[in-house]
Amino acid sequence: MVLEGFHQEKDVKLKSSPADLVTETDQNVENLLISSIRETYPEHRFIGEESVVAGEPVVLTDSPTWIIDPIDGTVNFVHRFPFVAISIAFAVNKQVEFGIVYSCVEDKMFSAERGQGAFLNGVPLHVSHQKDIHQCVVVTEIGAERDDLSLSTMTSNIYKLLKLPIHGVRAVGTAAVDMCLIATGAADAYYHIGMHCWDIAASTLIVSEAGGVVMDTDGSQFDMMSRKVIAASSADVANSIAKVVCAFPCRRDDEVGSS
Ligand code: LIP
Repeated sequence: MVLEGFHQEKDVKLKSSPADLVTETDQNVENLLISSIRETYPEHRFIGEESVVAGEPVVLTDSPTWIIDPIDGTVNFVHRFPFVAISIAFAVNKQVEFGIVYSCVEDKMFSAERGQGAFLNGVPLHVSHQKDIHQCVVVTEIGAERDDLSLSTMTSNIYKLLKLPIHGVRAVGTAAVDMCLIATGAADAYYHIGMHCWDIAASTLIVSEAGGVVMDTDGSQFDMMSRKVIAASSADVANSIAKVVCAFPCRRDDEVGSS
């Protein structure tokens, strides 16, 4: 369904900003996933990107909950930039137990189950274990924000990291695939302010199960609803990034009325 839509002309609508897009395919994929899962598990709860946009609250309880981004990288999808992913995480007692990120155009299935390791198309994944920030390629995103404070904070963060110096900065356009690249060792760290829980719920487990470190951008414990994350090859690299980057104000995903 995603690949069919990828190659077709699209009816694009705007959400929170001129760069925050949605298509019928996003909504159709989310509806298909939720209805299919609900047939087997009618008592389970769901947090889906487009359901939240339609007004459903973001409430993560101890109940079994599926956290779904039907198309992560919707701007890429609209432009046929070949990195779009379906991200599905399953949480119990507010802890992600397994997650998958399917990079559709690449046909890459990233997966992890708590305590069982992380895999790409069934092959085990390991982070780079790089500890020296100066030897790192760092992945981040310029998200949908277009206000001066967010943009100046994001560009200042990139400038400060490059001046450390580091080897480079990359952006793929989908938080889920960005983080899976850390799990593969192809990049050494990812940080982002402004993404949502559904973008990264699955990939945070994939990074952890590949031996990586996940924390808040201020160095504190990761909080899936905070919209701030660092995922890295090692604690040394994660802390080096936390010392440099600043966050801009973001309403939590679970803040009442945040959708
Ligand atoms: C996207 C994220 C990406 C970010 C975009 C957008 P979506 O998610 O994966 O990292 O830069 O602003 O939030 O909206 O395509 O599911």
